[in-house]
Amino acid sequence: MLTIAVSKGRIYQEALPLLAAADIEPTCDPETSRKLILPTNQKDVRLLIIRATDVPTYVACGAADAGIAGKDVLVEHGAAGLYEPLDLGIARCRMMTAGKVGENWQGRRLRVATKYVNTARRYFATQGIQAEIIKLYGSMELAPLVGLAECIVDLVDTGNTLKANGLEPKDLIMHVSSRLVVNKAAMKMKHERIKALILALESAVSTEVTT
Ligand code: PRT
Ligand code: MG
Repeated sequence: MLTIAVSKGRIYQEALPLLAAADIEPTCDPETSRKLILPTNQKDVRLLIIRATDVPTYVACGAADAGIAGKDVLVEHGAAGLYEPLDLGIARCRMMTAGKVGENWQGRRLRVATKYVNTARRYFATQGIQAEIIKLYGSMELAPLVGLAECIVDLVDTGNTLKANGLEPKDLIMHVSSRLVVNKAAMKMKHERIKALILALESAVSTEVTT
């Protein structure tokens, strides 16, 4: 059995055509079914539907052999015990600092609200900026509006969410896309199966890029 962990929503939607190209097609839709384990057209392949931030945990401990996770989640988690053999090029965005439009926070002691506490702490340390990191679980955009923090660290795609809240992106922390991750023991034990999966996805990704 090959078990692949993936989150619902944008990553699942964008991963579907790549998985299909690798001849893996779920037999039901996670958006309408309540199933957390999705069977596929292949008897020996199943998908686990979990929270995006939980993918590295499932794969690192071997509860899933492989998974699809955003680089944001992998960097924040640390991703020990995982191989990251392939950039799938999907669910692209940027991790950025953001704050109120026109506000300049240089030279101030900075409060930063984010769900990416490890990544944010590391980033501000490398910038030599003293920052107090405040852990939030969502709706980061609210923090500067109500005086919880001057700065947020969040993902930006179109920038519309920031703009709708009177905020603007400031500095780029990293480019983000989703990656195939593989459990290190599974890579050895199920080498043929996983190697075939990597090659099939790799060829689907390069086709996607050129078409
Ligand atoms: O829902 P849950 O709490 O389980 O997790 P989640 O909300 O992180 O899951 P999901 O499915 O929304 O996102 C999963 C992954 O998608 C992330 O880990 C990223 O790798 C990737 N991704 C790509 C994004 C975005 N683009 C993105 N734009 N994840 C979130 N956003 C959000 C962003 O946080 C902000 O709220 O979209 C908003 C900004 O979008 P724009 O277009 O307004 O700039
Ligand atoms: Mg979400």
